[in-house]
Amino acid sequence: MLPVQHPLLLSLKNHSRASTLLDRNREQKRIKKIGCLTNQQTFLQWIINQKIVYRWVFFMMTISSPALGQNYDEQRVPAYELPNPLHGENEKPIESAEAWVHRREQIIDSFEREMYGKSPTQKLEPQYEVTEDWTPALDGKAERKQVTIILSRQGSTSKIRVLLYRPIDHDQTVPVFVGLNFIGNASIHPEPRIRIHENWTIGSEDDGVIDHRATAASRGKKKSRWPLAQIINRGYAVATAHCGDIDPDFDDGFKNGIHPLFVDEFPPAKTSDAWGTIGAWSWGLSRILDYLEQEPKIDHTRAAVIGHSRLGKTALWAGAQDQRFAVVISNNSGCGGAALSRRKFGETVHRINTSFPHWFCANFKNYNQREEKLPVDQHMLIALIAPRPVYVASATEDLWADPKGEFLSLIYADPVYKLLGTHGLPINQMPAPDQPVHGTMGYHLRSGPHDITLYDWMQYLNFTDRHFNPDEPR
Ligand code: GTR
Repeated sequence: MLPVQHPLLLSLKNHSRASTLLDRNREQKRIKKIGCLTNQQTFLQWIINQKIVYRWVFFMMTISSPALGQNYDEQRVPAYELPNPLHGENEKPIESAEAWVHRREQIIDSFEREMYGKSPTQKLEPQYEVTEDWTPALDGKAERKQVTIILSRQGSTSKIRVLLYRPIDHDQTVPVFVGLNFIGNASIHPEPRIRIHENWTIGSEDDGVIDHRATAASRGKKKSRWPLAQIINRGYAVATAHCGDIDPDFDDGFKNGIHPLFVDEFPPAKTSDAWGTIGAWSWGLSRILDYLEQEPKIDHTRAAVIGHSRLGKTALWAGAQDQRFAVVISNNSGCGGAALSRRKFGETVHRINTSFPHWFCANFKNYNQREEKLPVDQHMLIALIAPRPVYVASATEDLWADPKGEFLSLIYADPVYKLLGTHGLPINQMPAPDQPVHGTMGYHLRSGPHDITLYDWMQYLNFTDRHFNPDEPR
């Protein structure tokens, strides 16, 4: 076990109250929007139409009620001991890069078996259907391409529709950010030629999503999360797809999305260590990278996998498994992502398995309120990415995601980064808000709520420049 360092780090305690109030204010706004009962409706119809049950469940999930057992108080974080990534049970300590290779496999096995579930071993022969070839976009500054990855097996077919942008004036291949989006490709920019998906999606009416289908009103609704102009201006491409193309984000016993293609390997509900939705999304990111390997205008050797929140958890697990991702970026990924589970701060294992029973494999539920029994913790997920550059970002008001627990994962993965000959993380204290720190590992704590913003992207661009273009003056 790894001795846990003592509270050396900046206390986030003072943010707790602010965040609680913020959650409550948001909830009040939501309640205002619910509207009034009309005479034509029965009370039951009204309840169903107004999605009161949904809103109430969401409210209960996110508020910081002590009755739900969510802790936002640093003083109430239990004492805990972390498993040591460099010392397996009953084994010799790992002291060389060669010995790490075996230990790394053990850690991957533990994450697969106990948490994210195993991904399929079968290789597919994808077909790539180009629905729009490189076309001038973004006022002539970029070119855009849309391609569908068609995957078939066992009589089932799944389609991952990838949207690509790259700078138009680059003769050479360019590095790329690869990440999934929440409600469809059309949401990342209002350009009218981006195809709207017809498949199931999360998202509210405010997002232009009606009955779980994205409508024309969804165009550009999430554009603040994808600052394409700035990314393109810095010489990078973007490749994105809707996470729901790979697996719709609801619990259906793993029957829809990509799952039917592998029903022989993972019969629904029979395998306690079969991939959950986060595992499926991560696998999908690797299929996008397969496509990029044969796309002549993109440099697949300089691919940074990125994701926000649940998709940040996904980016980390994809980057941990698939070493072709040269850089891995987690934005506000929290529980099941960068945050240490044993701290039980904000969202806990029990909470996440209850709210989202489909995200992880069935075995993960064995650790509800028993985090200390996990053979791994999230610092080991970060360690699996070593020696490749990894970036973790938190936000001051996002206590649900436990910023301190996210930072500590980097601290406790650092010995692996150092063993593998990198400089790891250049600090051992949590930096003040808006003071990014960039080494082989990067971290920042942005002021503000749970989100991915232009500020976050600017730090990621600086970080990837440092690793992808080390010779350029800065
Ligand atoms: C929350 C969930 C978090 C995070 C977030 C998101 O409801 O509790 O783990 O993933 O959703 O994806 O926005």
